[in-house]
Amino acid sequence: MEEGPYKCVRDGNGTVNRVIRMGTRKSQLARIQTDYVAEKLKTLYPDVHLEIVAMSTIGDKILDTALSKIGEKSLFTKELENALERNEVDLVVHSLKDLPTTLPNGFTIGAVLQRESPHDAVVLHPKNSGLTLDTLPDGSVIGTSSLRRAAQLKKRFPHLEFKDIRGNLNTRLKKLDEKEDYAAIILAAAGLKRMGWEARVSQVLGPEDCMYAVGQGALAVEVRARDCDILEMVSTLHHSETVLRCIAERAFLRRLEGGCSVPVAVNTEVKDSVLSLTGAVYSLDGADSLKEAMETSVDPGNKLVSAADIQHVGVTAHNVPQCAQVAAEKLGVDLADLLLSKGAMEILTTARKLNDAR
Ligand code: DPM
Repeated sequence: MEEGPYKCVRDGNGTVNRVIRMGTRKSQLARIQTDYVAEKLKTLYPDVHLEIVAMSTIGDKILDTALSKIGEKSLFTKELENALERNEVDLVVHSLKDLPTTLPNGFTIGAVLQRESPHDAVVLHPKNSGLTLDTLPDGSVIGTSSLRRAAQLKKRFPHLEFKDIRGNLNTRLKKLDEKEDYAAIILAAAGLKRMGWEARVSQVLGPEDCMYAVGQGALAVEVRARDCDILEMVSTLHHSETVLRCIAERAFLRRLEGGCSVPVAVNTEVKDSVLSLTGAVYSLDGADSLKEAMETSVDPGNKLVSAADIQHVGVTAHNVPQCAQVAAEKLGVDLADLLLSKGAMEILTTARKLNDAR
């Protein structure tokens, strides 16, 4: 076994056990997510020694500015990628929705784990217990700094007002409960569940109220693209259906040249080997929007020729049928092209300009 950049531990039986260093952000959610992946790896590879390395990122340090305004593309990922590049860690666990659709050269997503609920949820100020977005009084202030959530909800619930709220999940819950600034906040159901705060969810928003962000609810493991051993090891964590849905979603967002600073939302489903994707773009107030849906077969018998590139929007998944990945990626691109032909770029460009001017 080559020594490479790894620390190796001989166990006395002639086998070499690696120390795998897992990079994570320091927030409680990031730690929980990393521990979750560590548990899975431990079960699959009992001989592997796992070490967790926690770091702060730009997204963690700048707590007073809306994400969409910081203007740094890989807010939560850059420092972690630097550590991967310098061989200080061997893999990094992320929320897939925080990973750009184009990764820097040399990196790939080696695992996309089974998705939790991808939906957004309403968390009410305790004094509003029993109410819903519909029944909250006129002028109630809802905290979210997601342009995507605000755009959809402004249109759907015109009696509500929307204000930015930043900070990690703990900070946000505190800002909600201990002050009178917000009547409710909107957060991803998946994050709340992982934190053990399901009891605070008063309402889960279905696609008719608020479609979710690309990759929301799925965990991703980022690795060095050339690190075949680690790639092979983490690939056993892939969940095929989640991989295909997220490839379609990411291809859609990439084609629209969207990042975390544009109001783009999706909804996907796999049923009887058919992958369906609904995608939409919104103006900041939600008044202008374009929404379309398309589907494709992801049956492994499908004869679509595999592209030479084995990465699909950053994801490497040798154990998921290539033809299905190709079909999923094409679905995302085709749906984006359909929206672009109807004027999606104008809506997004205007939204971006207005947001920058805020
Ligand atoms: C991205 C957005 C947000 C996060 C934008 C969006 C929410 C920002 C905000 C790209 N990343 O969703 O439209 O509300 O101000 C984030 C969360 C999770 C991953 C928290 C959340 C947990 C859920 C998951 C922040 N990133 O969305 O409530 O793993 O998908």
